[in-house]
Amino acid sequence: MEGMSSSIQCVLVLWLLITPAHIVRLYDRFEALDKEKTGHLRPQDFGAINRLAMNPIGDRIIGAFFSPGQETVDFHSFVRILAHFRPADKKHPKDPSMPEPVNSRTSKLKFAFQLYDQDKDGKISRAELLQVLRSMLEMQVTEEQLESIADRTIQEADLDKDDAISFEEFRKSLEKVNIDHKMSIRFLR
Ligand SMILES: [Ca+2]
Ligand SMILES: [Ca+2]
Repeated sequence: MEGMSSSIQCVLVLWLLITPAHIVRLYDRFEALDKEKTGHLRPQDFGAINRLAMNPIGDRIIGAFFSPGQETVDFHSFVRILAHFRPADKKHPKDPSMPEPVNSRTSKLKFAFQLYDQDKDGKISRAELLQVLRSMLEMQVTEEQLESIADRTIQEADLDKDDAISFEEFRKSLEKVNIDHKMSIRFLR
């Protein structure tokens, strides 16, 4: 049934498709990007990666590497963010006493969620969804089409009818999507 594949799934898949290759590139290039050899990167250092600068949601991906109020990221934090993109470990079942690993399905979804939830209020509003859609689908669709995609996406995902998508609703609407496969990249090459 075609309706099962909701707009939010398409949106998520869209950015996942364009993201991992950029992330690998970043990993390879931390040192090269760190021109002044300070061990820290600033947002403008990321801008040196042309393809990331051209990525419609490049700014958001770059922003995800920086904690609020922080102007630089060191290698340790950089690698910790990248760890979201490692495949989940299927051989070792999860120990409930341990904190959620950063590459678990939930952590991956949270990472994706925060790229939408720019004001960090725990909800994706219609305006926030529209911003992402607009930057990703720019030129290809009209403003009316964008708005109708945003409305449909919210209608499909919004279970408590507050016109916004909470993390729980986001998670539910993506239940059938193989996030681990889509959001994982191999570091060993
Ligand atoms: Ca929000
Ligand atoms: Ca809701």
